[in-house]
Amino acid sequence: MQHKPRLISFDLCPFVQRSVITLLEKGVAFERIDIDLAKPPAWFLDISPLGKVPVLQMGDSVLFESAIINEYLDEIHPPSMQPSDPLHRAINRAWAEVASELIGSQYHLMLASDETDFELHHHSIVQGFKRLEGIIVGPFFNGERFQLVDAAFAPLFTRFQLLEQAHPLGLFEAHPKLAAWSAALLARPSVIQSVKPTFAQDFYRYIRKHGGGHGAHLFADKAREII
Ligand SMILES: N[C@@H](CCC(=O)N[C@@H](CS)C(=O)NCC(=O)O)C(=O)O
Repeated sequence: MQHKPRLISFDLCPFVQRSVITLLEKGVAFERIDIDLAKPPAWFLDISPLGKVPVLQMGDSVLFESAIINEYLDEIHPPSMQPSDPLHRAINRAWAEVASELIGSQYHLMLASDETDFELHHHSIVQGFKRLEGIIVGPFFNGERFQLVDAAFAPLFTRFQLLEQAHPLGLFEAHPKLAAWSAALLARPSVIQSVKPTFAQDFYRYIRKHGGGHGAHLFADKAREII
């Protein structure tokens, strides 16, 4: 008997969220196993070559790296969520890499130890947003259809929405196309359902616990008034 694929996850991980969005978009039934990344269980370290989530386990086969997991899911569950033209598809993949970089900058921004650190990461996010503003077709990255590249970026906006609520970052005012794209992604049922109902509280709590000072003060302390 074919078992449901198991997605090994950490509840706040943006890379896991990408794969959850894709599974939901494809209507694939799956089992989600959340692990504590601070104390990863031995069975996880045994199957995960990089020690990172997400990992998609299908019987004895193990797949890792969110972009690879998503492309595999896309291949076996048509219709495709990628452009049919190879160059366009490759460009989308390249932009999914930009999304990963931005997710990294966002992480460092929210946990920034001081103002200099904060400004550094804020600057790299603004640079990324400027470039994106010039290439988004709208309402989604490639136009009318929600595709894998949208799933790659959506977790960034789930988190920016919460960060902006706690402390305005001025990222969207100067980028109207990006703001509209973010709104379209955040309204997408798969994106809404890709995080737990307690995500906002859990996210702010994480910043409070792990923040290096400045980020924790800006986001988590102010968030106390919101949640
Ligand atoms: N490039 C990977 C990144 C995955 C990643 O960094 N996951 C983090 C959690 S959000 C992780 O597992 N970190 C554990 C570690 O680095 O030890 C992907 O796209 O799947």
